[in-house]
Amino acid sequence: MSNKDIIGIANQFKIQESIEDFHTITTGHINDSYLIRTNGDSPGYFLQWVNSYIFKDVEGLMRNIETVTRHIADKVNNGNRDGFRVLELVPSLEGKSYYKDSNGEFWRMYLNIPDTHVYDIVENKEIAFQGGKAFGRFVSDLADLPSQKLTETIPNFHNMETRILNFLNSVKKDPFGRRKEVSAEIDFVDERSEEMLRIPEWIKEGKIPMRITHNDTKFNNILFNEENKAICIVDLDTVMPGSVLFDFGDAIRTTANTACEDERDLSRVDLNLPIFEAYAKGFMSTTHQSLTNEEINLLAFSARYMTFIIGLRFLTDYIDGDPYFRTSYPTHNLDRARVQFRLIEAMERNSLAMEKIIKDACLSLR
Ligand code: GN1
Ligand code: MG
Repeated sequence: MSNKDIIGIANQFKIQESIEDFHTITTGHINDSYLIRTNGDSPGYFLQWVNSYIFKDVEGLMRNIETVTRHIADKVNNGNRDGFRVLELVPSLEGKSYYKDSNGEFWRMYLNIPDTHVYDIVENKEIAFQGGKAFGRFVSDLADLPSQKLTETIPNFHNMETRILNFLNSVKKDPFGRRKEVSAEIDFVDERSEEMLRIPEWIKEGKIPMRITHNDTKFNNILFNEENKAICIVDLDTVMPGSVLFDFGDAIRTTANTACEDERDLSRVDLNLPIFEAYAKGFMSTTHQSLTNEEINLLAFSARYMTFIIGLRFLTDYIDGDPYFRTSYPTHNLDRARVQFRLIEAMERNSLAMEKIIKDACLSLR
């Protein structure tokens, strides 16, 4: 896309000011994002190309986002939420929540939320607590929204059964001849697959309730303001029916890892237990009233579950020749998978301590 094209697309949305320039945001692995700057003192706009290779029903996805942001906005505006914000869509010139260009590609725009920052690595317990509280409140705010109102933007997104089947299929096909490089990782998956199937089994049997969850709770999907308060949850593409275990587990995968998701020096990857504790306390402070005993009992394990499922997805994508996650170099997905697996080993070593932290946090709240 040329610069002129991006500005042309941004002009398909109802913005008051004239556009000065834009810059590309490089963090996500799926969509393309641009910060659009305008003249005057407007905070600017956040323009995104939505990846319709991955999101097959972008119109349904955008309806979800409209429903969810409206629902949370009502609560934020009616309550005293000191500074908490919800993403605000900017309508297209046609009054839709997205713009479809002449190539059939989908675009959307949000108001930019200025003077905020995110954390890729979390070293401060207060920040972790704040983040846990914010993601917990997100689930609580959506608890009274009937889940039939949302479509599943990616079916079976966190279903381990399906992910394992896809993985085995890729290993069998081995379309890029990469299997021989990943035999240690294949063994790693094999040794743990069975225990990982407990969560999907319990979901199937109705022992774990479906709620509306975020489903992509990387810690850097929380915006912090200048006083380091968590003020907004972003990246709403996968908000759909799911388990609270998905949201808790995926957040721990990123919050309590001492290294980045794609760290190449595996000796830097470890579980930061005090950060795990702080996040868990924050998350439980805003969710404990609605959590069932089965959910609480599986919270600590959910961190392993989600780290495993995402590691498995990175590994599968590597074997398949990287069609899904954006990569910056040839073994990027393999490195990401290895980080996840190293983190799982650290979680396994700490599993009793993690269980105890959840139990104690629960006792202190009830
Ligand atoms: C993707 O949108 P982004 O890049 O934050 C992915 C998540 C993974 C994550 C790993 C729709 O998220 O499930 O956990 O990468 N999103 C989708 O970093 O597949
Ligand atoms: Mg995402």
